[in-house]
Amino acid sequence: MGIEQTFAIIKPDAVKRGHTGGIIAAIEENGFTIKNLKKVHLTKAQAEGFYYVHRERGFFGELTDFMSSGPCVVMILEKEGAILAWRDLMGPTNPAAAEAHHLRKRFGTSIGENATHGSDAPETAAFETSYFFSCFERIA
Ligand code: 3AN
Repeated sequence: MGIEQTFAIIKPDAVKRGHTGGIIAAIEENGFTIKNLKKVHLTKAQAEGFYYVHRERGFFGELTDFMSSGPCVVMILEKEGAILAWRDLMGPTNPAAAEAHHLRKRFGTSIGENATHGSDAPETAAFETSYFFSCFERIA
């Protein structure tokens, strides 16, 4: 597996609770290069567009309300096998099922407010990155 990029979010719960620095420190300690980063406050419609694959799920309204409830930090992370490596560092969707070193255990509080997001495949990483970053910002 070669050098790869993935897309990551520090979600509104973690930003609100002052965990941006702690999460960024963990990202760097685990060998990721932050290729780009910015703070954005999504509208409800923008959150719905980002999570459109989940539009039929029962939690879609709750998820998009939450993701538009405050600013979040969006990032492009680079590392060997970055997609899996970032999901391994986050841990499972539900913080209750995560282990002590997982970011979602350290910084998340519930299955909805789970502090971080990461793309689950190369195709979603490409879509999600381009949702927030232009081609110029992607090679910065
Ligand atoms: P992951 O982000 O771990 O890939 P997905 O893709 O199953 O998880 O779900 C997308 C997001 O939707 C999750 N990050 C989580 O915040 C939220 N979510 C998933 N299941 C629920 C649920 N039962 N109730 C509320 N939010 C949920």
